[in-house]
Amino acid sequence: MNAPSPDSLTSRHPLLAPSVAVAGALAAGRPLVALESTIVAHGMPYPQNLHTARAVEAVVREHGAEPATIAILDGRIRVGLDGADLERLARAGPKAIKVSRRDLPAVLARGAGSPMGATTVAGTMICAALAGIEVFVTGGIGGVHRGAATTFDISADLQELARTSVVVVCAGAKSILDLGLTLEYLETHGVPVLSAGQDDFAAFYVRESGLRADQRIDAPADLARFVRAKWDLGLAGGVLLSTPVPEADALPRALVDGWIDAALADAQRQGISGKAVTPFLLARIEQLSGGRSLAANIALVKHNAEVGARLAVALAALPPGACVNP
Ligand code: PSU
Ligand code: MN
Repeated sequence: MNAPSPDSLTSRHPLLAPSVAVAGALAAGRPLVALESTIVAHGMPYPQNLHTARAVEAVVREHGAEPATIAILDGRIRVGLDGADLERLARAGPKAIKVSRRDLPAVLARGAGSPMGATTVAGTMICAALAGIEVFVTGGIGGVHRGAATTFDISADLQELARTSVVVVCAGAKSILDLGLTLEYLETHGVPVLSAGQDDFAAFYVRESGLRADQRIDAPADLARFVRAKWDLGLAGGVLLSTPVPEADALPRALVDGWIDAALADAQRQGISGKAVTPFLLARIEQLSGGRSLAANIALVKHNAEVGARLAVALAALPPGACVNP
């Protein structure tokens, strides 16, 4: 690649700091896939988090798109991390601030003296949209927690899906959440929930949730048309695309339910609340499963990366306006 030309991107927003590769892909209209960093810092232990982050980037490249891992380093929104940045983030682990919408100012306000930030689904969607990236791949989204009627614990990821125009590719959500209420919330807020590869919304380690997505659409070109039609209609906001964990890596439902029930009981006993809930549950499930959950987690993120990259390629071939100006 030629000399760095991040000008077009920094002129989008002065706090955006794209890598050379990302700036080049954006300038050329090549497909990009955003990747989050909370999954690296708070979702998996070191060094598996680092290996997984690199492997997921490689899958995106193999399928024809440019990966753009997003994190907040030295008070800038970094879009596309080099090996050293990724290593810094992976080693920081839970010391990095978990950054959702409300936390962005805290990791940007003090410029280079700001603390390191790992962006959640909500945080990454905001940064991806600022950079002009339409597709974002993660493992699982946050949602309505079980018992939300009394705790009010509803992830800010859902509000972000309602307002920010990015496609989020995931393997559904873990049943640490109330998946039925999560889908109700998304329906209320007009967020399309699509599924590729099966009719059901996926349940992370387990393929089927027993709950149907709004639409099953398998082919990347058809998915791209759906997304473009939404945005060409002026309907701002995200699209949630779920795709199940590969069959060979799926875990038995009864086993997963056991870990989740035990993790939820531990969280309650220890009085865990607020933004600590999800990372606590993820780490506890990982311990209780003796590493089996981590293996499935890694496999499903890589699969999501393939689905997301194919969609990004299809969207790049169907520019804005394609659906209103056939
Ligand atoms: N669920 C997972 N793995 C994750 C997360 C959720 O199975 O890594 C992370 C994502 O970054 C997600 C965030 O956006 O947790 C949601 O946190 P909360 O529930 O506090 O909104
Ligand atoms: Mn919460």
